[in-house]
Amino acid sequence: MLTMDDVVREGHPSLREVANEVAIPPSEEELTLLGDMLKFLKNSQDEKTCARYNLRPGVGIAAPQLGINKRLIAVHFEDGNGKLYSYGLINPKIVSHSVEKAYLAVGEGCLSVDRNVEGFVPRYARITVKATTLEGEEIKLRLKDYAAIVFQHEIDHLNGIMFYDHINQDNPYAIPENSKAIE
Ligand code: LHY
Ligand code: NI
Repeated sequence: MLTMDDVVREGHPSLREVANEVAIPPSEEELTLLGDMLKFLKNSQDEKTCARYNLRPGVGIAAPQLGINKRLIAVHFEDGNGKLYSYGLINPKIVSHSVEKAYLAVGEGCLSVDRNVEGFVPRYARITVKATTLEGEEIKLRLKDYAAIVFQHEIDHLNGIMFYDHINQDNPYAIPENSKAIE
């Protein structure tokens, strides 16, 4: 199983590279990795497993965070309405987005960043994502608010972008233009 020992941290070059597209159909090895990434998130949210293996609870993870330069992400979380988003995704792509932005009122963190970084991270409030699922289906997801933010954080990792790249340098708590706060 994957643990925090497998997660690379700031300074590792794979966090700053543009990851490669995965050929469809993916290999068995790629599918196993993606399944393991989803399992890692579930384990990290399970109180006992989390404590036993010293995991940091996470809602999303991208392959470059494991030092693997492939366009694979996993997400596992519920939105504010209790709707579950649990996916292993291959080659996820934002095909459209709102003009309106959104930011988490508490800011963002990252499994690859072992420090608190203060400030608001402007994201699109709504996005549409196309991807191939772990089950081999092509899907189109319409996401908003918290769900949209998590997906953007993970897809950024596929492009070598860290959450703090988006924070206003002069005033980290400047309210992004045309944005709403997500509590
Ligand atoms: N995981 C973060 C996590 O805590 C993702 C995240 C997304 C945090 C949005 C906060 C806001 O699960 C990762 O860093 N994955 O890349
Ligand atoms: Ni991250």
